[in-house]
Amino acid sequence: MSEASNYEPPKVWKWEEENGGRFANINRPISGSTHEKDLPVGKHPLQLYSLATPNGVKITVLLEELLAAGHSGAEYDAWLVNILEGDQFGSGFVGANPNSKIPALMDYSSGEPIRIFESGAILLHLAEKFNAFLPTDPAKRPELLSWLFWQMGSAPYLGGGFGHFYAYAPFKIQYCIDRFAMEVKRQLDVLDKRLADNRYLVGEDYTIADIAVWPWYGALVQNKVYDAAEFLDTSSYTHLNRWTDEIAARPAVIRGRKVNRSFGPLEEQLHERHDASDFELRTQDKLAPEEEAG
Ligand SMILES: N[C@@H](CCC(=O)N[C@@H](CS)C(=O)NCC(=O)O)C(=O)O
Repeated sequence: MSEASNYEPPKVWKWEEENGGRFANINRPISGSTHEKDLPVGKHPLQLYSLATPNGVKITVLLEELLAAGHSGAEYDAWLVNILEGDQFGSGFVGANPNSKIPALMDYSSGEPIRIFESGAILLHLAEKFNAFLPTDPAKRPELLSWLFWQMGSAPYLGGGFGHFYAYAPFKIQYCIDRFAMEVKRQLDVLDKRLADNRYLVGEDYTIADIAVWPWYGALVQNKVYDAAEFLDTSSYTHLNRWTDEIAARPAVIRGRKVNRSFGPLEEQLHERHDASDFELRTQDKLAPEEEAG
């Protein structure tokens, strides 16, 4: 075990504005808005404010899946929220999500605007609205809810725990990396065992449980987050790899991953989505080069 720190917590914790970690400039111990800024509203009933992190990708994949399945009411505008620039603390965004985290959805389809925050709640809202990507056998509903809530409870150990200390902390702390690597390996084993006997998490049907889990655990297996696939030996989870590859090949998933992506390879980025044709002419291609560079 590497050397222990001699840090003694004070009686009362105090906020030191700069702790050196990645995201230190956006983390604050208080909630609420920091500046006045209205949210833009486009022409469709569904307005999404997001970024293509795993939590954001869940929603754009579901919306693209709904459209591919013929639910034209799922047409949406997707607006980019740059969380590194503090867009999540604008007054309009805080009105859509008092927790200041992407994704947030405004649903104007029934007249009165409805706000929905928390990716799991948004997935359930949309699946129930269109009665799609839920198990065909209603008796499987508890299994769907179990995997959906499993994801919501488990992914913070992967992202906020393992990912933070392995990839983002300003220095490596073996205790933290060991603790969260152990938990994430256990979670990978849970998924692998479930997928050994089931094509998808809830059984034969592809549901919002897969759509919730894939952007996190599929990305880990494909080495698209934290550069940790080798460290966690993710290739040994063969059933999880089979499921990951199968979902990754779905056209709606390929499209959904691109929406609100402003990082990574250029050909995988579509900063905003307002129409299906935006996938052909990507939003950022319409920008002048100076704007793109800024
Ligand atoms: N439990 C939330 C988590 C959302 C979340 O953590 N979003 C991150 C990006 S993945 C975010 O907006 N972070 C900005 C911040 O913490 O200020 C959900 O599933 O919607």
